[in-house]
Formats: sequence, structure tokens, C-alpha cells
Amino acid sequence: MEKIKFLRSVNNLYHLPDLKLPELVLCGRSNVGKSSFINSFFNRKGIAKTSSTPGKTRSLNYYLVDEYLYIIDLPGYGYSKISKTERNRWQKLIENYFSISDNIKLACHFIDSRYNPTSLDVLLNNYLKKIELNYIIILTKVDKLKQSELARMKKEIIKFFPELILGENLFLYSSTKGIGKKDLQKKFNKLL
Ligand SMILES: Nc1nc2c(ncn2[C@@H]2O[C@H](COP(=O)(O)OP(=O)(O)OP(=O)(O)O)[C@@H](O)[C@H]2O)c(=O)[nH]1
Ligand SMILES: [Mg+2]
Repeated sequence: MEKIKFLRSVNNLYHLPDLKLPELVLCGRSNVGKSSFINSFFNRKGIAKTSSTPGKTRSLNYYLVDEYLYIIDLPGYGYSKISKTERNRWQKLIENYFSISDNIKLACHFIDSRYNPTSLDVLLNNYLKKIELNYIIILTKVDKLKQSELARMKKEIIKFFPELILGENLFLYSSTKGIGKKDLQKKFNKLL
């Protein structure tokens, strides 16, 4: 995967792209670094909008990769400062997207490596299993952890999700340091 371009922001499912292509979807809590992942993975500073304040991504953002694959950056969950109406709208949009799209090859579930998974992370994981989607968990911001903290987190995450195996369906990542990029490139190449 090399070239990426922004395709469109989708706020309602009538506006999904007509052309069907395999999809890689980025999901997880607000502020964990989903949009930053796109910028760092493709060395394209600013192609995805990021913010230190949670709730930056507010629609389904479609990117076209190498003319044959969509990457979809979803709004994050667990952000308390948005209105209930807006939160319900996002939830509907995301749920409907998952139920409509029959071309998702992989869901990347992002979790901040500094914190244990939340109840919403557990819900998402259960949901991905229930709908039988291929998924991986990406622990983000590992540049912020000491080696000992990282070792603890690797053990901790497996208590929550026992199916995880490092390098197979669990990956460590840092957008600022480029850690984990090679491993993920390999994983994506194998799969797509
Ligand atoms: N140190 C460090 N900071 C990061 C990393 N990834 C993201 N950040 C920072 O975390 C904040 C949130 O990043 P975003 O990429 O906007 O997070 P998001 O998951 O897209 O958030 P929503 O759009 O609200 O769902 C920004 O301030 C980023 O600079 C990382 O690997 N290391
Ligand atoms: Mg975002």
C-alpha cells in the first residue's frame, strides 16, 4: 500500500461510493490515534485531520489506496462531550455501515496502549466477533510507554481478549516514531 487519496466524507449511507472495493475500516475510541495512523502510515501529514481534543472525526471518511482499496476512518466512541443526539447519529451511522457493507476485509480496532480497554472496547470486540469480521487490535502511542509498562500492557490486553497473538492479530504502533509500521504492512499485504 503506497498511494492514498481522500475520497469523501459520508454522513449518510446514501452517499457511499458506488464503486465496490475491498475495505479496511479503522475503529475505536475517540483520540486513540486512528486518523494519525493514516497520516503516519502513508507519510502524508495532514491528509487525515487529527486533534488533541477527542471527537475530531465526525463522519465516515473514505480514502482510496492504490486505486483498489478503501480505508475508512470512523468517528471514535466514548467521547462524553458531544450531545446525545449527535452520539446516537454516529452510532446509527456506524452500525448501519457495518450491516450494509459486505466488502470489509479487515477491521482495525485501535486501543491506546496507556489505558486498559473500556467497556465500549469490549462491546466493539464482541460485535466484530458476532458479525464474523476479520479484525486486529492495534495498541497505539507506544512511544509514550516505558518498556516495562509496555510489557505489562501486552499481558493485560490478553486478559481482556485471549484470542490475541502478537504479530498475528495484535500490533504495537506509534505514529510519531513509526514503530510497528513494517509489521502492519506485512499483515495488510498478506490479507489484501
Ligand atoms: N505520542 C503520540 N501521540 C499520538 C499518536 N497517535 C496519535 N497521537 C495524538 O493523539 C491525538 C488524537 O489523535 P487522532 O488521530 O486525532 O485520534 P482519533 O482516534 O482519530 O480521534 P477521533 O477522530 O476523535 O475519533 C492527537 O493529538 C495526536 O497527535 C502516537 O502514536 N504517539
Ligand atoms: Mg479521527
